Amino acid sequence: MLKILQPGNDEGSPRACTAQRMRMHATGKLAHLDGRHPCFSSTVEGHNKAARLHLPVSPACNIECRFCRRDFNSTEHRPGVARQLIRPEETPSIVERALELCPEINVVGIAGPGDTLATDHALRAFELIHRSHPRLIKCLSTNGLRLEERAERIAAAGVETITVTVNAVDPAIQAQLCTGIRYRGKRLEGVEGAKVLTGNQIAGIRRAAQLGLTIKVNTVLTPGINDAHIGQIAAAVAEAGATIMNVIPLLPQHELSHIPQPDFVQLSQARGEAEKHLDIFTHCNRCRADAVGIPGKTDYSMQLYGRPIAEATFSHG
Ligand code: CLF
Ligand code: SF4
Repeated sequence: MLKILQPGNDEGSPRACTAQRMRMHATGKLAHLDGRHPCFSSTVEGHNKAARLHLPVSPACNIECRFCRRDFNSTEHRPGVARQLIRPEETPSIVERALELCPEINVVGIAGPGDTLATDHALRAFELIHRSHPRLIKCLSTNGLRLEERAERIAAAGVETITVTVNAVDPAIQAQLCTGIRYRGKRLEGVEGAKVLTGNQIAGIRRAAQLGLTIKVNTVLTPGINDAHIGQIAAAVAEAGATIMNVIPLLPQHELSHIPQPDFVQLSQARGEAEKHLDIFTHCNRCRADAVGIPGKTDYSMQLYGRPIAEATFSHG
């Protein structure tokens, strides 16, 4: 068992203590998940108890984030990376094996390596797991482009918690973070694509909230692009029905490799703006798409997925 502590994880730091104080106004909407879900617990203690299993089933994406670089390897610790893709049909037996390795697993999450709703692989996997392991919490992470149209099927598959990555609610800002989207058979670039994406994200959050799902919003804090926009994002997603927000510092790479990673002060200010509107989550571990264990504490992914890396035969979108 490998112990890991990653830079995105604030637990025990002054910044986490500040965040704990800031969460004094917690809405109580997360009480049913406290201690059961590492990313939806309103206390650091809850985060430290619950383990999650990520299933890397989603092969492709339908948008082009300028900071995204998906890859297959066993060394990098960041979203968008997995050792291999697995097929939805394999997932119930993988869940069984993961529970033998790590009985603390409460949550089965799908967070890539592509977008979970760009194909139906993630939903097929959740439908199978909901039948084989109904008591595990199912958690889906998406860019939100197709969330509204798929919300009913997501809820019917037993998904309880959703993360939507919303990096802007102003299309002019979103267009600086995302080159284009593919939607209903067309490629839409720049502000035209950003308008569809931002509109669909808010509509999807609203529909998922109406269906009783608990929603977290992840926002990649990108200095010079959306750092003065965090409060507006938080207000808009809270109004639509999101409960908690996770402001993540940019990992400078791909087309945004020239932008410096936000520092402590920038991150604290952004979280302070977000906290005016909804709860905040401060101990994100920026997990791989095949992470297994308690975030930042235990990692069983090599034991579970450590077989040779399959050749990638799909498009990265
Ligand atoms: Fe996984 Fe994400 Fe569900 Fe958590 S991770 S799909 S909500 S079970 Fe959590 Fe990891 Fe941060 Fe994601 S610490 S990267 S926020
Ligand atoms: Fe990458 Fe996710 Fe953006 Fe798709 S939505 S381009 S997988 S960061």
